[in-house]
Amino acid sequence: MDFSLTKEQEMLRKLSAQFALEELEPIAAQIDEEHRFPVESFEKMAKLGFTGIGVPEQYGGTGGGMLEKVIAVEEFAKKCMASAATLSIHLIAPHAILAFGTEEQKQKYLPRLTKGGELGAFALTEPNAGSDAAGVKTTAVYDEKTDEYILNGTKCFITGGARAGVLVVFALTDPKAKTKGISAFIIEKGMPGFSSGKIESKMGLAGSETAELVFEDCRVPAANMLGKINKGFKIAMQSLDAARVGVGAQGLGVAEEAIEMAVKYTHERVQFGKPIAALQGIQWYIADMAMKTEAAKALLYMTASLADSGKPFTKEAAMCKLFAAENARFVTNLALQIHGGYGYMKDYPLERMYRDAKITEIYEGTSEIHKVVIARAVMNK
Ligand code: COS
Repeated sequence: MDFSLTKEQEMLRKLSAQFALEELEPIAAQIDEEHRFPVESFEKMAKLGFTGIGVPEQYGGTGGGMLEKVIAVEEFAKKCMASAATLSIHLIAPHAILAFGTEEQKQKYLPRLTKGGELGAFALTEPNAGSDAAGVKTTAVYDEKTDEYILNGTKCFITGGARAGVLVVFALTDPKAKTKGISAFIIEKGMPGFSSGKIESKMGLAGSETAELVFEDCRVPAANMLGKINKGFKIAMQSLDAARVGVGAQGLGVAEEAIEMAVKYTHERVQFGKPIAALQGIQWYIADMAMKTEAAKALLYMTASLADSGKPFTKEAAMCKLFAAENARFVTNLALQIHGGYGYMKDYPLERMYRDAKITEIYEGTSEIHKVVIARAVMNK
C-alpha cells in the first residue's frame, strides 16, 4: 500500500509538529503535575482549526478525514499525550453529529464544536456499562406534552465531560430491548437537570479532564435525538470505530518520541568506558522498539486510508488500536529502562509518557474487547 501523503497532509504534519513543540511541550509536565486542563492551548487548537478536522468548511471545520486526524493526534502525542487525547476525543462528537445528525443539528452544533472553540464529549460509559456497552442504565422517557425526553442516570469516565459545550449522550429509550433500545442525544452544557460530578484523579493523562456526569430529570427536546430512536447502539459502535483509530495515533506518537529519546540517550550515556549504544543488548532493545512501531504505523495508516475510502474498518480499527496501544506501553517501558534511574525521575518526560501510554490499552475499548471484535470479524461470528 502507498502511504505517501499529499502536499496538504505534509503541511498539516508540519503545522501539528510545530504546534506541539511550541504550545504543548512547554506545558506538558506542568499540566500533569497540577492535574490541570490547559484551556489556553485548547483555545489555540481551535483557532488553528485542529478541532474542526474531519468537518467540512460549511460547518466551520477544516475538512480532511481520518488520515488528517491521525496525523495531528500522532504529532501532538509526541509532546503531550494529554493534549493529544483531548483533541482525539473531542473530535468524536462533531464526527458523530456530521455522520448521523439532521441538517438542522449540523448547522446548529458543528460550528460551535469547530471554529466556535467549544469542547465536545461522548458519554456512553456508566459504572456498570464499560466493556458491556449495552448495559447502560441511563433512561430517556418521552413526554408527549412537551415533545421532550427526560433523562435520568449517571455517566462516568467522560473525557472533557465537565467542560464540554456539546455532548453526545446515550440513554435507554426501550429498556427491555438492550442494544436495540438505546438512543443518542445531543446535550448542551447548562441544560437544566444536567450537571457534572466527580473529577477523577488519574495515574496518567492528568492534563485531560475526566468527569462523572449526572442527569436528574434533564429535559431534552426531541429534536436533539441524534439519528433514529433505538438506533443509538450502532451510532456508538461506529463512533467508537473512528475513536479507536485516534487512540492508535496517540499510541504511535508517544512510541515514536520515546524511541527518539532512547536513541539519543544511548549515545550520550557512557558506562564501562563507552556509550551504551555500543552494547548489543541495548541495540536489540532499539531494534524491537523500531520494528514494532513501524508495524503499528503501517496498520494505523492502512486503517485510516480504508476509513477515508468509505470501506468498513471495524476489524482494522480494533487491530490498529490494540497493536499501537500494546506497543506504546512496550516502547515507553523499554525507553525508560534504557534511561535507568534517570528515566524514573520526573526530570525526564519518560515516566509521564509511560504512565500516559497505559491508558491506550484501556479506553475506547480494552485490549481484551478488541480481541473479541477481531475474533468475531475473522471467525465471521
Ligand atoms: N459498527 C456498526 N454496527 C455494529 C458495530 C460496529 N462497529 N459493532 C456492533 N454493531 C451492531 C451489530 O451488528 C448488532 O447489530 P444487529 O443487532 O442489527 O445485528 C448490534 O450492533 C449489537 O452488536 P453485538 O451483538 O456485537 O453487541 P454486544 O453487546 O455483543 O457488544 C462489543 C459488542 C463488546 C463489541 C461492544 O459492547 C463494545 O465495543 N464494548 C466496548 C465499549 C467501549 O469501547 N467503551 C469505551 C468507552 S466509550 S465512552
